[in-house]
Amino acid sequence: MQSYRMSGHRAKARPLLHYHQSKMHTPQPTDALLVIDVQNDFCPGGALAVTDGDAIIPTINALAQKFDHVILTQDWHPTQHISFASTHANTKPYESIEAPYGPQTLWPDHCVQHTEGAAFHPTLSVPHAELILRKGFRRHIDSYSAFLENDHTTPTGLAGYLRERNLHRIFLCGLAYDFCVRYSAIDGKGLGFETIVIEDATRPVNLPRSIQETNAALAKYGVRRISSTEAISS
Ligand code: VGL
Ligand code: ZN
Repeated sequence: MQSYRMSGHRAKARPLLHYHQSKMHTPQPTDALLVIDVQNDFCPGGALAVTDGDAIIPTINALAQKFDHVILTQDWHPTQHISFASTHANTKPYESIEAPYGPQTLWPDHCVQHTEGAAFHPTLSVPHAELILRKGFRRHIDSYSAFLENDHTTPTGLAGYLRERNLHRIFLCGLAYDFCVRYSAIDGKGLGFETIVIEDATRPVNLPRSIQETNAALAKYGVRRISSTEAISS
């Protein structure tokens, strides 16, 4: 920890509380930024468009510049994936089915492997991203979380990757706040990583109650929510 005396000139320039808050979140060499699913299908014009999904991309690009380590995730489904309403008889998108591993929300076909919809949004610019982690590639299990598939058991390998790289703290941004960001954050925290969501660098799908449930779940599991200015101002 830097001593207060050493940094006195900065402490004078800003309110004390703000100074300490910003310092606390300043990216460290053992931090990673996880950029969740910034793909065409989750942006306006896409198959599962999130309102203003593309509006967070300039913020994410700027945030990424502050992190030594950035990981991108990519929702990456085969055709006839279990999460597609079109795979099942008599179902519509946003309904829920009972999968062998529990309830599964159904979606429009989206992020089909190697389609334009599954590609990263063209304005996402993170040239130094170290890993692109694909998830949801098994036909019979969905994966909202970047850590564990929706059976809450099958690992994606990300926890092992982070541990082996000595990355202890993760900051999350991307799409969507109430699904893939939510479950990635809670699993990351449960697997022992200090976990922080950069809220203004996310956008929600916004199904009934999904935002309130996400806020409550993040609070319950001890995942902090901060703003991008808190993450990079220092
Ligand atoms: C997502 C629904 C289905 C997400 C992925 O990235 O939040 N949501 N697949
Ligand atoms: Zn998906």
